[in-house]
Amino acid sequence: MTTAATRRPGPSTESVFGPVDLTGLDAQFSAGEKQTTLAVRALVDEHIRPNIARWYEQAVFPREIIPEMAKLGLLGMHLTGHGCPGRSSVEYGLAASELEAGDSGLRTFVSVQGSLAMSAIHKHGSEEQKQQWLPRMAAGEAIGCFGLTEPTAGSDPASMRTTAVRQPGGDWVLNGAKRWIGLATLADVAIIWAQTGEPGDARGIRGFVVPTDTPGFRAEAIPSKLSMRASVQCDITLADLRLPAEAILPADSAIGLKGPFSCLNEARYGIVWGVMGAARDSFEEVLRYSGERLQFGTPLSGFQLTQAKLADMALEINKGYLLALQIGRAKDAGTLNPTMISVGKLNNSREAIKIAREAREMLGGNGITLDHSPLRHANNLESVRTYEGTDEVHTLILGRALTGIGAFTASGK
Ligand code: TGC
Repeated sequence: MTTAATRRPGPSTESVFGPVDLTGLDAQFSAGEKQTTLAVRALVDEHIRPNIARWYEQAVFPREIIPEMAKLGLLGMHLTGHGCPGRSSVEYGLAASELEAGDSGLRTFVSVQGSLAMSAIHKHGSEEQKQQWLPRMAAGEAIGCFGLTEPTAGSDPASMRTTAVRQPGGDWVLNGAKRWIGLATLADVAIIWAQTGEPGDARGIRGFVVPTDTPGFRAEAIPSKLSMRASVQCDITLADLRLPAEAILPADSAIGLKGPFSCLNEARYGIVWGVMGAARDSFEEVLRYSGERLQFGTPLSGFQLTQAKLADMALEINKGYLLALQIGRAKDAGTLNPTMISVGKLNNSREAIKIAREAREMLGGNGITLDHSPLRHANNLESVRTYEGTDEVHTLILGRALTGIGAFTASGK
């Protein structure tokens, strides 16, 4: 058995990807991409790591971190124009990965703000809506949320019950409820998706830009979460909420469910990268621990069973990053399609949660406290593998791509 004295050093820990990099990941990225990664890592090291256990325990979203994120250009990072940073999709992915190495809840903030709320306005909004909201949102001066999911409509948003009814004179009146909406209690603006036609008519679904101080808007944080505790998820109620005609997202691209789905593509893309950060952090934590923890006079990392687990984790993390990179380069080249995003979201979320759970197990009893990150990551990843399309939804998207047959419903849609 190898002992501490005979242990061979692993690959250089000075690389961007650190000891897990068994496949030359570092060499796949430009100097600028690595610089972005290290800048976000420095933010995580300075502002998130020292505080995350407390925020998680006390269920606090640290609002004070928003200006720091804005300063680094993380809000609407891969959007261009109207004050947005205009960075590449790969850079955005690397940033998501670093943030989620800190905590999924903090990455989720950046994702809801940039990939969902800002991208809805950026993709589908009028010039006035863009000018009114995007510069302030990129600067962190205005917070956005994205209201699609409802108490009875999660995987099947076409069944939403929230309605928007056109009034004589052109105003819209919205009624309904949204659930699991990130940041709604903090938000200045909500993108609300509502049915303007007959119930179940997917093409009747439209998006509205709703200032949250509009009478009839109410948001309430969902209490007692065992996941994403350093983040806020909310119920929203809309009671006779009246909006002017120009509050609708006017672009043709926002007619029907493809409007919100095109934003979900952005958020799902960030998850492909983000979850690998949580997996990598879990791996690094347990690699360090198993090198220091002696049992039977030997570091845990000297046991074959431990090495097998570490090797399996490292394989999946390397494969996960390579998949994210393939998807990211395709996105930057304009060749990405939603099926590819489903491949990444399904695979990387599924592997990340396995890695975080395995890492917790390897930490033994010590792994159940907030002194170590893996169980916190695993609990967070319960949410991540559920939101933006569950494992089942993405499996069936791939099944449809492979067979040409939709199997989302018993009737074969
Ligand atoms: P179908 O109803 O037939 O299609 C409707 C229209 O949408 C188009 N489409 C897409 N467009 C762009 N990107 C995609 N990924 C798209 N997927 C579908 C489709 O072409 C069609 O267009 P058109 O022009 O014909 O009207 O839908 P489908 O059969 O394609 O999809 C079924 C299914 C189950 C895959 C879909 O409904 C689905 O993805 N469901 C999961 C929804 C989901 O992810 N919900 C969770 C959202 S997370 C959330 O709301 C919380 S926000 C996060 C936070 O606040 O923290």
